[in-house]
Amino acid sequence: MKVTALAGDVPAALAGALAARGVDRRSAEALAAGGAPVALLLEPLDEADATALVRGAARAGLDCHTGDGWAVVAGTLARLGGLARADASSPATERLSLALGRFLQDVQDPPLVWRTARRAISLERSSVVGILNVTPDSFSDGGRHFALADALAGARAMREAGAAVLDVGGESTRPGAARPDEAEELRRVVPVVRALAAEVGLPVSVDTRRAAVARAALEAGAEIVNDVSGLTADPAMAELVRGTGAGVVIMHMRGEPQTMDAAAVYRDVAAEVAAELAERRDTALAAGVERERIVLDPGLGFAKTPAHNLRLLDCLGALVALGHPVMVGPSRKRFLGAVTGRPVESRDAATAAACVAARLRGARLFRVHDVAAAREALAVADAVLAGGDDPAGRGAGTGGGAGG
Ligand code: PMM
Repeated sequence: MKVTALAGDVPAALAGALAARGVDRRSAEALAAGGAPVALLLEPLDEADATALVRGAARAGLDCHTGDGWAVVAGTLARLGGLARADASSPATERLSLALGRFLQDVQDPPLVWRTARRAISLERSSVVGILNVTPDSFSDGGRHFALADALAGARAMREAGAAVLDVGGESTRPGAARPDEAEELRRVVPVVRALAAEVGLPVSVDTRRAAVARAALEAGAEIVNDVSGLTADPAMAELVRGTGAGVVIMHMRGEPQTMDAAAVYRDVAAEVAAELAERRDTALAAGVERERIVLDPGLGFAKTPAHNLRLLDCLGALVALGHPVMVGPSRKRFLGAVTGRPVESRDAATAAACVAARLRGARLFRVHDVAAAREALAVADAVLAGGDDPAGRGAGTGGGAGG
């Protein structure tokens, strides 16, 4: 007898092995999806919950570790489904079924479109979001007209390079950066948004924490709000997003950009970021924002050390499991300098590599300065994940011969 390991964390590997041995494709895929490994942390738990969980997990064939007020359950999705469907013989079992049922719904049905105020953006393949910062330090000291012409030229170049979205920001959120007042932020952002929306044809997002700036940008043609405070900085933001039907990026941060470095203290960064993002997402849903408009972002570099950013990239699955498309913004950030030793102006290869790492862990949207480099790297990641079935329909398999 020969023992051959399949690529255990890739459903396509199990489906392929079954299909090659005569199992029909549909059943093979269903079996493979059920075989995907999961590990869930449940907390807080009371005595009754913990007892119900330990019993149910043993019956369902899941591993279960418990401690003071918490439990970790591990096994396959199919077995977890069995635990979620357990008969409600006690209120504790019912609570458990409800919580697991919600998790399973989110994780098994990942959205592949992002609805904005003006369209639905397909996320079948990786989508690159081009960064257009209209801050004085990114656009040299010329007047407004120069800045506008520069922004338009930059945006057209990003469109040619394959950007799916343009993200316009008028506030530098680097650690310790001074904040422009609202009038200044409006002056920087609105004319650029208006010109891009009219002349470039790509969806425009506005990177702001102020509802008044977001409103003016949406009126000028933007269709997405990218809020690094995760809708917490301005109490009017969630209602604005709901009322306009804008797409929204809820990013994770702690504190303010000016003070956030002091808040970079975690015991378990991925679980804590996922839990805090889930809370902000729930607040948005409670305010009436529709689920399919929401994208989540771990906020690389925002109240995180280089080690936190790297761990978050590796554990991005914790965010993906929340059931929303995930965006990452590693572009040229300090943690890439820490890994490569490169200064900020030569971190685009490192950025593309970080995008690929995030793609392999389930991210769908990538906010970068160098669109072409990220696009090319992500085209390869997409093709690998599609296993030869090119989602862009470009026919990755047309090349032949030793070099193809
Ligand atoms: N990073 C910056 C600004 N805005 N928005 C999202 N959604 N995600 C990010 O990671 C993010 C962001 C800071 O980077 P920059 O100064 O290079 O724009």
